[in-house]
Amino acid sequence: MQEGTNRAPVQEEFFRRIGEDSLAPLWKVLAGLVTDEPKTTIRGHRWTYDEVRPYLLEAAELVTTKEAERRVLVLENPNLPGQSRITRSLFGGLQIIMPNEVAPPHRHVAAALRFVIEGEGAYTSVDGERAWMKPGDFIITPSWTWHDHGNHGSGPVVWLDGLDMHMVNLYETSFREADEESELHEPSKPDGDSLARFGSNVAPIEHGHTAKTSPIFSYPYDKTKEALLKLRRSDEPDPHFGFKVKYINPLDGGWAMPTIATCMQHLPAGFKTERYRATDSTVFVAVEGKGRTTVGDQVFEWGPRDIVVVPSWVPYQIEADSDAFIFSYSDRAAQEKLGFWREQKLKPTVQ
Ligand code: 1HN
Repeated sequence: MQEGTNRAPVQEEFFRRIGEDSLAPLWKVLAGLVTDEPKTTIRGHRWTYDEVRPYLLEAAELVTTKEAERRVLVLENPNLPGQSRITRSLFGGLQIIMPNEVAPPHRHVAAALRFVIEGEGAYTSVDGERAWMKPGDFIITPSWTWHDHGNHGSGPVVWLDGLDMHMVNLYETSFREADEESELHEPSKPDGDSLARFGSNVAPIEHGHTAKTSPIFSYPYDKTKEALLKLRRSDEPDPHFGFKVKYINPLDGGWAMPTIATCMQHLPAGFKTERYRATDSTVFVAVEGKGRTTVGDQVFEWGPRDIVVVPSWVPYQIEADSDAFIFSYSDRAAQEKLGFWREQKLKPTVQ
């Protein structure tokens, strides 16, 4: 057909006709399908622990762990309400368990991380081994492992749950199983078993661990913090990261989880990172210290236990007013495996 003639009515009629046969013109949607650079659908956001904690305690009054299965308040990205996403690909939520409560055993293909926010005396059990939780600990529930939680302490215990079920669901590969028989699984291994076997730069010669997730499922905060403070003693801080370590699988040196990347970083008081962006939308949790994170044109002040989410490819900077320790998680581990991940270390802006 000739350009310049009014083809619109004929085209519309064509689209309608082929639509009835489950066909569509690519040229109408191509620009949105393959963008020149990442166009994030999420928004940078901060949740202060002070605003969330009263709701968690209220939830503990309103619903039992038996009714809820897991008493979690979902951290919903404000651009994606109702979708249980903190980023496009990841779940984030805060789980509270009160003294003497248990959360019953189940397993699923989706993997979870726990980052302990408040309280002591609770455990999470992973395939028969209990990890006792302390604030700042990073704990993994690998894909398809049985897990339950309990609180033997005297106060509430709260942790951040990070899960990859949106990746699992993208591929439509979700399975789940609950143990209807028992309220909890008795431990079948001694406390500290996985750390003893794999956490000292040694591994049993025939360990038989073939899973894609680290065989260490609890990374205690005191060890991670000690490593960062040792780095600080002998190294200059990296301009874009300060002092930053990744949690690794000791068997292959890769990320501790196959889908979710986890890191801890230390920014000394007064340090401000240079502008940086990467394709992995990232969730940050302050453990200690106070400061602010600039995300594009948003500025989020944060203190201990506050959570900030930074979207894909939006430049950000983190500034610490006092010595800060910041945990983070993202889908970088999956993106790297697929060859998607990119970063850009931006030059300082001229004042
Ligand atoms: C889950 O199984 C846990 O086991 C926590 O503690 C949060 C969020 C969505 C789906 C399953 C848990 C979850 C979850």
